Amino acid sequence: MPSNHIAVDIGASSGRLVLGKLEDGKISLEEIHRFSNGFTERNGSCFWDIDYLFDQIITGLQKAKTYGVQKCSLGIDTWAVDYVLIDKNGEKIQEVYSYRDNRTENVMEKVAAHISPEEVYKKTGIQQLTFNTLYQFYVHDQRELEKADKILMVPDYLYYRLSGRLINEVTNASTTQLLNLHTRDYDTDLLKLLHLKREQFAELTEPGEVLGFVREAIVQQYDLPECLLICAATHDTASSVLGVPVQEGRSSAYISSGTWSLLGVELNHPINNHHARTANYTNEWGAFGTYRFLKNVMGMWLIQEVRRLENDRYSFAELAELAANEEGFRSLIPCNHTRFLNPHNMIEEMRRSCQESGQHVPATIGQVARCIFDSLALSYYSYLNELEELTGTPVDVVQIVGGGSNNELLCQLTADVTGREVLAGPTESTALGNIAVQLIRTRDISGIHEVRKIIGNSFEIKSYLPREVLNFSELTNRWNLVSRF
Ligand code: LRH
Repeated sequence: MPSNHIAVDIGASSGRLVLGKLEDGKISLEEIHRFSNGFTERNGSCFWDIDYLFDQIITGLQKAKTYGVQKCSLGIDTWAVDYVLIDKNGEKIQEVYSYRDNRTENVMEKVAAHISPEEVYKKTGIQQLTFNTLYQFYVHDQRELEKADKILMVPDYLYYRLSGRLINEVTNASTTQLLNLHTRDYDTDLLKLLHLKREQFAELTEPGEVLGFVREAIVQQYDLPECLLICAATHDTASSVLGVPVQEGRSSAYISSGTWSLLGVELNHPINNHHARTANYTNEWGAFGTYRFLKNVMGMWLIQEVRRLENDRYSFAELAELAANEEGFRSLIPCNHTRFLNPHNMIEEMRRSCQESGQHVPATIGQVARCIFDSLALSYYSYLNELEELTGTPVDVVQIVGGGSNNELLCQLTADVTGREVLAGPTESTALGNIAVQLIRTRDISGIHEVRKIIGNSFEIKSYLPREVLNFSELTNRWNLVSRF
């Protein structure tokens, strides 16, 4: 079995190939290739460039060979909900839509006319997000859907291109909002509503399954290392949660902080009751029979957009520094409002929102950034309280993992506002979770608990303790008002 383990981890704004090794009871990581990602707008629609992503995987593997990797195992994870239709010859039928495309605006209401949200939640346990695959399918050109011999999620498709094997990996498949919690397969009624057939999907496949080697023709053509493909927890959030270190004896919640902030807990059973539905918490399927009971919070997308609008002239660290020098909690936005999902201009949208709610309108970039981080911290506060109520378990410590765990201002604000200790890191939780599954499959590691212990011992975790927030009750009252807008 190989001792080199490569994670292909592709998020909405960047992707990377990371080489992981387990030596002397510790995991080390080395980034071998990084590339940017993003959707582009064409004729009013938003698409990913999936061929570019495939090419980046090939480039990364070629680099791995120059690093001396002759043999490796490989796992792939990407963001969720988006899909690729392929025909009988395995050719993709259409460009891959981005979930931020506005074609699904107001579609939830249309679907609700056929099947109630209560019923869908009872079946799937998945939160209502406008961009769930269910809604994307509902508006997708019916002729194209009919032509699809197989419907693959983005990482399934990338595995297919490398190996020729057709799978629907479960952690990603659950975000379609089409999997039934009880039958643990695609839900017949929902498929019927969408005029889809079960055969158009592939076999549901669990993380850890060995998918075979990268095809010889590809290895030869591009001079790649010998790669054994292992099915990762292909939803990046599922991998990221696998990469959260164990907290023995403490009751913790995680925030996987990247383009989105995914705030929740890992459970062994779903919670799909009335309260969880009305609070819009989801039960995404995890690796090894777990569920991620969580909520999507708008996350770093807000600041990514600000940075883009400023032509990338500030780094994220500089934006955080500008924010840190501003007065706190001056202006707040209801960051989870759909108006911030893909506005024409994020900065203007934020300013409009502050104006509408009668607050100071952030003028400088520092004030805009500060407004984002303050609002995120306050939204974490209210969602953590909600999470405690829904699970009946108090949360003592908040573990922030992913790229956002580098943001010292946001970590400290989160500790201050939530009144809980924040443990930040590792930043590469997603690559680690991806590699964790490879280690469990190929090495002598018993399971998630052991691998999470190893992760905790391998990387520095930073602690932030809460400081007193002046006029806290006035602040939370203001937040409650703003978050109603
Ligand atoms: C984070 C993420 C999240 C999904 C969204 C589409 O990258 O996968 O878990 O809800 O993107």
